[in-house]
Amino acid sequence: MRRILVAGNWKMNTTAASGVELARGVAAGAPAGESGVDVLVAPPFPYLVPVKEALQGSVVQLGAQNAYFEESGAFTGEVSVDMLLDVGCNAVILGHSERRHVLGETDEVINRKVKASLAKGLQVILCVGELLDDREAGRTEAILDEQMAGGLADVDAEALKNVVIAYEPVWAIGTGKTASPDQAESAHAHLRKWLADRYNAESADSMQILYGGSVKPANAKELIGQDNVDGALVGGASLSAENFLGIVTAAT
Ligand code: G2H
Repeated sequence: MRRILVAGNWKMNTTAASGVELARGVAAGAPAGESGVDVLVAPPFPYLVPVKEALQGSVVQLGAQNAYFEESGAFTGEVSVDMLLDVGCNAVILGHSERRHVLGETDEVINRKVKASLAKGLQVILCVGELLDDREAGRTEAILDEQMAGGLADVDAEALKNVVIAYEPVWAIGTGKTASPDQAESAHAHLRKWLADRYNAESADSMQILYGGSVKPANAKELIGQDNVDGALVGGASLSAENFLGIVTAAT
């Protein structure tokens, strides 16, 4: 049985004070580990430390929204994997569509970040997903294959154990348009098959594949109830403890 993960991607939102308050709210309502549901929040870099403090004593894990592949040095504005581990991060979100399409990250750059994170033992939440044009042109699966192959190049089955995949159709992100449970299930089943072909059945079976894109309390149960959907990567709705915990409850 795969565990469920509900991860909140706060993106470039909150202040130090509101982030701490949000983290406290999430920590207070998160279920115990035996529930089979893990909970993670990924605040902006400057708030990782106060949010970590606010999560002290709770089961809620801390994630970052990005990492750089070099260890240290003259890389103005970048944050290394060691720095994230140093402040208590358990995971990092890589390859998010906003990094791909707004910041211009390529599969090659994402892959270097994936490898640098895995080499240090930081769990990777690798995001993949197609644009609306791709879907309408029938290219969804080809795009997913390309992003999986690119992002996971040179990642072996052992290292893959520390990877979670997030399927986020770009047309459903922050738009209020959610993929239907069938659309999500079909993409997730395809991703699992890709993993079985590229790795092996065990890697495919044990992989957690999250759905992301306008997940809210009202649609979470049906989405996460799909056979191949193992949780959610939540943006907008993770900015309210009530909504985020509503999704966690729906997943439990
Ligand atoms: C997709 C998701 C979180 P939202 O980006 O990664 O955001 O839930 O706002 O669509």
